[in-house]
Amino acid sequence: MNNNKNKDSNFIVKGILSDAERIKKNSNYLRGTIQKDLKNNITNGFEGDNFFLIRFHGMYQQDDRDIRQERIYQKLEPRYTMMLRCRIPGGVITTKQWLKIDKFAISNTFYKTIRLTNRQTFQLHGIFKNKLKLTHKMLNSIQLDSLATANDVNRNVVCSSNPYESYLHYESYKWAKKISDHLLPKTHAYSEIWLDKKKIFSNEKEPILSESYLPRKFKISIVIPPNNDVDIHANDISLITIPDFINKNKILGFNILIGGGLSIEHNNHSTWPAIASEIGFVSIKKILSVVESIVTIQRDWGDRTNRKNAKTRYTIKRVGIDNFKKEIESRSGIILKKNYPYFFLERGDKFGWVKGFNGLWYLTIFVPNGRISQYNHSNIRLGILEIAKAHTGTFRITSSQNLIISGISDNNKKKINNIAIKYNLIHNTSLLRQNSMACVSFPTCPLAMAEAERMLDGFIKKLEKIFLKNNLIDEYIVVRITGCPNNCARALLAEIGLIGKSPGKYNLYLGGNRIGTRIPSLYIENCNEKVILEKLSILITLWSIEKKNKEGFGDFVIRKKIVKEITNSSEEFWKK
Ligand code: SRM
Ligand code: SF4
Repeated sequence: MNNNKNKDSNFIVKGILSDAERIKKNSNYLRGTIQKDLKNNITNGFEGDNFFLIRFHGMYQQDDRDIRQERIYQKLEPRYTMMLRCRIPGGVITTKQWLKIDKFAISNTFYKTIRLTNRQTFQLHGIFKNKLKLTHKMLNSIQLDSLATANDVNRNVVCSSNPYESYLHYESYKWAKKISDHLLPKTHAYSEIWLDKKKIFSNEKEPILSESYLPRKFKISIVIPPNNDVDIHANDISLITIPDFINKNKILGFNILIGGGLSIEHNNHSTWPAIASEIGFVSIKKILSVVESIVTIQRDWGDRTNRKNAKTRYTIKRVGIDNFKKEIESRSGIILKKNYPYFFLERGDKFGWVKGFNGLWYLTIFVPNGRISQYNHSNIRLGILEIAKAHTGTFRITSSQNLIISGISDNNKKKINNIAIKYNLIHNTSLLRQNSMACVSFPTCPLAMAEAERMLDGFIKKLEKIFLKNNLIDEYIVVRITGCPNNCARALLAEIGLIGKSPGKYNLYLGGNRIGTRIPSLYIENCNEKVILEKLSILITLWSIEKKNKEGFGDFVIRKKIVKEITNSSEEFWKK
């Protein structure tokens, strides 16, 4: 493989590099002066470039926005704490690890929560600077870390958590781990700074990522059709698992899609969300080379002058998908074959008990907003804790912020079921709520423009009333609320998507489909919850009367031309 091909090609963006590029390049492989900063007790925050660099180590500096104004008024420093995001490719974690994380979250973090994310990992919010090393050492003691879960690297690799296809899941999950390991930064900075390991500078190199790392964040997913439970189109690379024709429990290879992504900026027409493009099939043995080539092309051709247009979808738009594909083949030395047919029937998690092909049992638990807290919904935390003590197997965090208790033997099923019933963990919510999602937003997210996680429950309750009125109790709509246009809750793949604009105000998008393969369109702009619910009530009533068979709400609003259908988002997304 030649990963340096075309380095001087016309496709490299020329111009003044963004400041982030200076920080990365001068960071001495992500060290910066973090170690020195850790000794500074005068502030609870990090200084200058370190604020940006700690993200490569999986942490974000935040302050509590609910009390920000009050602290300014009192002339106090904002109450800085860190959010830490762990790395768990495919979301699989042992119950032993869980018990340790729960204990740590309750005794050492300000908010006393574990937050399951929609990329199959967890975040701890509210870690004071002087507890950071303790946190990393705790993770290390249970073979976990937070390296490369943020910033300009490949993030946590997600993988279908679908328990039905137990053998295929195991195979796909193995590849999620392999890909994650292959693309990890090679710098020793993480272990030196956080684990007090000896300094090793000799021969330090980043052969895949380079000393300037990637131009922007990079995301990979592996999916097992027919359930698009990972939301493939939010990813720079998506791999569609194609089973072997003879032994259906083994993987033949993957169809490859590139250039998905959802973040936009309000009214900035140079940004747009994108459905990923299919570029071909590759057999399982060659997948690492192809993935590595895609990453290095994006490394070399991605726009390092403008972070708003730095992701793979913008590179593809600029150079053309055919040139991108040619370069993959040239760097990897592998000719991509024609895609194998596949289809999606559904998205999201299936709650309750199922038996896998491996004969073991799986219990999927609904966790509202993925938030496991000592305070709110504490029965969920206590229930999960008791299950973790009774079950020696694993948990799987899903891409919809839920939890699967996996691999339960016939003998242990009754015991786990009794605990789940005791804590009301089964059948505890409506289909509508199960298919809804919100991002974290206030109070911890510095980029939040409007409420999301704290708004979802009340909003769904009001929608449930509209559903009840229209006899739609067995129905659902994929509803997502995201606190700003960065789109962490993937609202731009929802049937109903709310995107925060300012406190209490949202843009309402309609017309994504249930399987997550269509971008919705703007329906109304800058409205409060009351107006949004009034509009939705009219449309939902219309849908209940006029929908054809099992027609989803998103398909209905497109068929009735209530919003336009988006087929080519880079051209059509902003058109009125
Ligand atoms: Fe996100 C930034 C939370 C999934 C697009 N995201 C953030 C930050 C770190 C805010 C910040 O930069 O300071 C948020 C932390 C809030 C907090 O207090 O915890 C945040 N993002 C999340 C999570 C926790 C949302 C959730 O409720 O689950 C998800 C963590 C995933 C993980 O474990 O890695 C999360 N973020 C996503 C997704 C969905 C996905 O990946 O499937 C997206 C859209 C898909 C995409 O990338 O196109 C997403 N987050 C962003 C962006 C926009 C990036 C861009 O392309 O422009 C930002 C802002 C940025 O990077 O500059 C962002
Ligand atoms: Fe924060 Fe915006 Fe992401 Fe929500 S969508 S977590 S508000 S960055």
